[in-house]
Amino acid sequence: MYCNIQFPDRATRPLFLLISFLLLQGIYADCFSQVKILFDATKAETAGSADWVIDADQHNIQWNPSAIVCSSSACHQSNAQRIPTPAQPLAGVATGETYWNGALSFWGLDCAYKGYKVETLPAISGRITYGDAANAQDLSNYKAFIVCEPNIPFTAAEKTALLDFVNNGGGLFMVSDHDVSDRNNDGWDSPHIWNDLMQVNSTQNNNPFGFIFDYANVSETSTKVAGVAATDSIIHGAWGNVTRVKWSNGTTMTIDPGVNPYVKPVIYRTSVSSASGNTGVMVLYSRYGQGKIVAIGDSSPCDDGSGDTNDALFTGYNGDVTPNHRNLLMNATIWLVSNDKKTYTFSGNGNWSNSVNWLGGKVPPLILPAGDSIIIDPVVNGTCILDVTEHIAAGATISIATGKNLLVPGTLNIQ
Ligand SMILES: [Ca+2]
Ligand SMILES: [Ca+2]
Ligand SMILES: [Ca+2]
Ligand SMILES: [Ca+2]
Repeated sequence: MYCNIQFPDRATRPLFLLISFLLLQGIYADCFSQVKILFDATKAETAGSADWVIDADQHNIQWNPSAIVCSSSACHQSNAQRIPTPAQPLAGVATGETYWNGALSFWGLDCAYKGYKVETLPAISGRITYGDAANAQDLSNYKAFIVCEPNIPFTAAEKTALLDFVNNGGGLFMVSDHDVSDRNNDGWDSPHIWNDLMQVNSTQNNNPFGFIFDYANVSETSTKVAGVAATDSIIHGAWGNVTRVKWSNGTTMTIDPGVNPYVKPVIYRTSVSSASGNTGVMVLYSRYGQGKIVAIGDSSPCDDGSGDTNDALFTGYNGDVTPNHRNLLMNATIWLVSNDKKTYTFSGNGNWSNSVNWLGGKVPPLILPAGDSIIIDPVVNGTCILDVTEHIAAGATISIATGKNLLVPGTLNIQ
């Protein structure tokens, strides 16, 4: 369900519009939230012998180097549609992974089992945006964006969208492959594409996530799990423990905690005997702004072995070092979409946009993500003036303390 409050324009609304606590309470009682996860298919994830999609009903694409659809035999790559078919199973209902057709179907169906709604951003029509109301698949509609081995670089606008998405609370799953793995012959492979996102962007903030991918080609099984807490979300997460991974031509990462202290390696190469330090990282997670990042250096653990019959696929997801890869990817997905609940309290008097009016100077993001809450509690005889366009995502809440006032000259959207 989508709930949207649009207040009248200046000509027709009262000079002061006061919203009561009871009115807002009644609105969210009718809204519920479901975590939505978007799998990207716009960056040649099905080029060559890759089929990194959750479900494709058609196989009529050629990556040359961008996607074209044709009827000739040259166009045979998976063309994943937005909504997988047959209809997504209900939470807790297990199906065989061939219920959908794609080498990521196992991963997608495990997400469905958890109760997450999964969609694909289609190759031809999909657009990577953040805050674009004209795009039905704008990233603001999703809790996590999974990009498994991108083979086309992100445009400047797409980079800004991705960084804004994470900064505002989104979860980005970054899967890379080995150096020299350009599958659509545009001169770009996934480690270079990911580094281009992190090092050449509008924020002028090199390596905002605190790491870069190495240009390596690594095949090994490693048990070098970093020393982590017994409650670590990735190694000892909700789906099960992770004790090892197997890279089949993948790469590694180098971290820079001086740039981002949240970056946290959890699995290293076998050669890193201490399972610590800044180099030889195979799996890590990090935070940026209010959002989260997981990065792994190989796409093979994501491959469930079935999908496009033109491709040579392997059972990495649940066939190599079973059940570690499945546990790793699902633990990571669950962590990405889980809320670190944040509360923002308006405790001053005056404009919403003025940080001095917020407890601790923490102004809520313009799109309040699920799980977060805003409390409007101005000083006695004070007023909170909403002078911005604020979106309250599904699963987020806004409440007004008893007897206190929220003035809405701007726009308040509640989803
Ligand atoms: Ca393919
Ligand atoms: Ca299908
Ligand atoms: Ca490429
Ligand atoms: Ca499959």
